[in-house]
Amino acid sequence: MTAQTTLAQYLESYTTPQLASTMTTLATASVAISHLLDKGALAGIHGEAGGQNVQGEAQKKLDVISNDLLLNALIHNPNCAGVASEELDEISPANDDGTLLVTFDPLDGSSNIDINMTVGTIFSILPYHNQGQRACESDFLQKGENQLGAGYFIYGTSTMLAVTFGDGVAMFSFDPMSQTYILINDDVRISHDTAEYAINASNRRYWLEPIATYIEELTQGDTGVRAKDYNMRWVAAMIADVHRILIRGGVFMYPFDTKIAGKAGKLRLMYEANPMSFVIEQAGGASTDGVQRIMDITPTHIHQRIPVVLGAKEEVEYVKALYEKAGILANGDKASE
Ligand code: FDP
Repeated sequence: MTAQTTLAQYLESYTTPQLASTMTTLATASVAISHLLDKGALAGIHGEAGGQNVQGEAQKKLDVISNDLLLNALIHNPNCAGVASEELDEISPANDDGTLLVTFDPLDGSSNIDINMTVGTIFSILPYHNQGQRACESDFLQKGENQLGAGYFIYGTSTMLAVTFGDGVAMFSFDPMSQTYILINDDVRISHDTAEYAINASNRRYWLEPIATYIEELTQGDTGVRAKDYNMRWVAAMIADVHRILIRGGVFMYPFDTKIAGKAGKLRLMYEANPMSFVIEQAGGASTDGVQRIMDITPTHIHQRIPVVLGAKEEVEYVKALYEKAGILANGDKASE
């Protein structure tokens, strides 16, 4: 592929017509979202929308608009049998003869909108096996391993797309002149040489011992067991932190913590953890809940939350070894012998 390969050309060469069509629908919606973000306060999109999403979080106006844009576009795509959004309690059945299901987080990092910082759209595409029947929630409860495609559109200083169809990760940059996504890297690889980590350190007192130990070791830098100085970055939008890791290496963590009793983690398995895990693994990295590979976990609910440790393989494995040494699972339960 040359430097001027468009998304349409890439999709034609590397995916099925069904996946290509679904990706094109997602990309078209992303351009509309990107234009709205460009207008910012002038488009009247800042501030709260007034409602709450199913997770009990305040919905921003642009969360709602982005959700509607993506949902309306996808349910009119004949390949799409059903859609699940982080913002909606229920799944939306679409076309009974479709072969694909799509899940999305329409605007990840939405608390960043009002401060003019990076946000993005994360998506995952799963197979649909019950053609001729109306899609229901149980159709979506598939392991991340089953994903046919996943990725994200990031609305930062420029708009970009990172996507995988299970054969590496391709990255595109949106060209405002031609209004198309142009391929900039057809084989994104995560650097093994990590010197950066991302975690919300204000949760320190709620962490389990393995994470507290790991971060303590990293902050000791070249005076500690890691014998190297580390840098910390936290954009507070998973999409931006994961994008940085794809570009220049590192590890991202939103581990289990004891801050809110009964909360299994902060991030959502089907809208954030699975698609990002697919991208990270396809770029040569690893992704676990601290111990278990995320894409091996069968979801029990479309809005299930999960702890996440992802990025450079060596670091993710190092964290896993700390859990194993402590004899606990990612949620603090005792590991069975
Ligand atoms: P947000 O609530 O703004 O949508 O999806 C959850 C998420 O962002 C992640 O994107 C981000 O990594 C995390 O929450 C930020 O959490 P903190 O508020 O703990 O920093």
